[in-house]
Amino acid sequence: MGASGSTSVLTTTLKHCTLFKTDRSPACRAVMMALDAMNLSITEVDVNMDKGEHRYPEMLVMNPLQTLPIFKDRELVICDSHAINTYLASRYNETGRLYPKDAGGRALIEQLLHYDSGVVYPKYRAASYPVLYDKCSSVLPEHACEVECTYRELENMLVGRQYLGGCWVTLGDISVAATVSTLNILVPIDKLNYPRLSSWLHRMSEEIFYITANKKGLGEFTRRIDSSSVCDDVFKCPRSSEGRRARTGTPETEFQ
Ligand SMILES: N[C@@H](CCC(=O)N[C@@H](CS)C(=O)NCC(=O)O)C(=O)O
Repeated sequence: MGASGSTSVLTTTLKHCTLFKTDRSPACRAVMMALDAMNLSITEVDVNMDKGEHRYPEMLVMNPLQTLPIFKDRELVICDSHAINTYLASRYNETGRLYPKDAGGRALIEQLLHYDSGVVYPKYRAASYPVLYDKCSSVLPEHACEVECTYRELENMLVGRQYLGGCWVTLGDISVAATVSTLNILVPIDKLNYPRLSSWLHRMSEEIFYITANKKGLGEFTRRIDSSSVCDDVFKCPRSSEGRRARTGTPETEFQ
């Protein structure tokens, strides 16, 4: 069992919630990992970004920024993975383990979420978009250098701690792991230079939620980067988080 306690057997189905996502996106995978870590099942709709489906009018009404993920809970629409995850944890997760209930504890996790959103993610975007969209064959040296700076910061942040938030996995680790595991494909993390970061990512990669929600998308991202062409792994949607996890025999409760 991983540190997050993600093997708990009870899955809560939220029939009124939908996630629009694409597996190759780290931001989408951060939400999928949080869902799995909290044993929440919602409707998941795959959106093919390579076909521009995220720019369809019905999507723009929900998110004028033309990005994924998009999350809907009845009339509420949230379009940022960090905000989606803190909402899900506050609204539907009782434990307070991934996202503490006290103000100080929350602030420390939010600090990590802002770090991912404001520092790490923009470097992912700068490094990957020329390869994804401009037919650049590799990451430009200046972008690789910026990524290495982030690896160094994370290495320093992990001094004396197993996880970025302390002793166990939190939403902060989940968001950063989604982004850094993707960066690791573009600019491999050197174990000798970054031993703590490399061990942390290895620990994260052993979590059940990482296996069920991050691995497949990382593979898609890698193939997309390698071929620099449209990945034709055709999506069938909608489907449920539960179906994606493909776990059988887990009793479900419905959240009103
Ligand atoms: N801060 C946002 C970032 C969302 C974002 O930039 N998503 C990317 C995919 S990883 C996207 O939709 N990019 C638009 C595109 O590639 O055209 C979040 O965390 O949800």
